[in-house]
Amino acid sequence: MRIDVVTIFPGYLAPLDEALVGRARRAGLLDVRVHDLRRWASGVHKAVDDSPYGGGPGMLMTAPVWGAALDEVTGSGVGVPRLLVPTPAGAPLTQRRAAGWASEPWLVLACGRYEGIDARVLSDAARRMPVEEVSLGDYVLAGGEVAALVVVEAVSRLVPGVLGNPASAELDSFSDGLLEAPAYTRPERWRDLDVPDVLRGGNHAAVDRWRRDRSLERTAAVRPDLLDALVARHGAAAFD
Ligand code: 6GU
Repeated sequence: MRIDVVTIFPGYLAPLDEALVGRARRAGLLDVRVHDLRRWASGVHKAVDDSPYGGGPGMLMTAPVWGAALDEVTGSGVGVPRLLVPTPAGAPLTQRRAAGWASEPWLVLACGRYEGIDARVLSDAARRMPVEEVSLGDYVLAGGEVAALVVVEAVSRLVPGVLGNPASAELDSFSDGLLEAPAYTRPERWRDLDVPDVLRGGNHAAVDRWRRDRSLERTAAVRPDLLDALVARHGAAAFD
C-alpha cells in the first residue's frame, strides 16, 4: 500500500520511521512518502496562506498551492488515490473507517494548518477522486499532522503482514464494539497484587467468560455510549 502525506512540517512525520510503521516500510509492505507543501509555493516568501474572504481570525491555506501539490502527487502513480483530509470538521475516525482504508491501494493525506484549506481545493479534487474529511474527536489540534500519524498507524496495522500476529487485530477494543478486558503477564504476584486466579486455571471457557464480563464492566463505566450502540444493533443478543 502507498501513502503520501503533504504537509508544511515534514519533520512532524518523523515517527513514521519508527516501530510498527517503520518496520513495515523497510519490509516493503508500506510505501510512505512525505512531501513538503512549500515545494509548490512560489515567490520569494513561498507563502502558503492568506486571509479569509468574509473576514474572521487567522489565515487559510491557498487553493493554487494545494492544487499544484495535489495535481502532482495524485498524478504520480497508478490509478487515483483516496484523498483524506484531517480536520476537526470531518467525520469521526473509527475502526470501521480505518479497516475500509486498509484495503485501498493508495491514500493521500493533506495536512492543513492555520484555519484550514480553501474549500475549493476539496471540491476540485472530488471531481477526480474520492475525498473524505476525517476528525480524531471533539477537540482542536494546531494542524492535521498528528491526525495523519494516527490515521497512518491505525490503517497500517490492518494491512496484511504488518502485524506479527493478525489475531491481535481481531481481539482489539472496538472490533466487537466493547473495550478490552485488563491483561496480565509474569510475575504472578507483584507488590502484593495477584494475577486473577481464573487466568491461571487453564479453563478457556471460564477465561473467555471472565474477559467478556470485565469488558462489559469497563465499557459500562467509561463508554456507556458503546453499550447503547451494541444494544441498538443486536438487542439483548449482544450479551450472549
Ligand atoms: Cl483531524 N485536525 C485538527 N486540526 N484538529 C483536530 C482534528 C484534526 N481532530 C480533532 N481535532
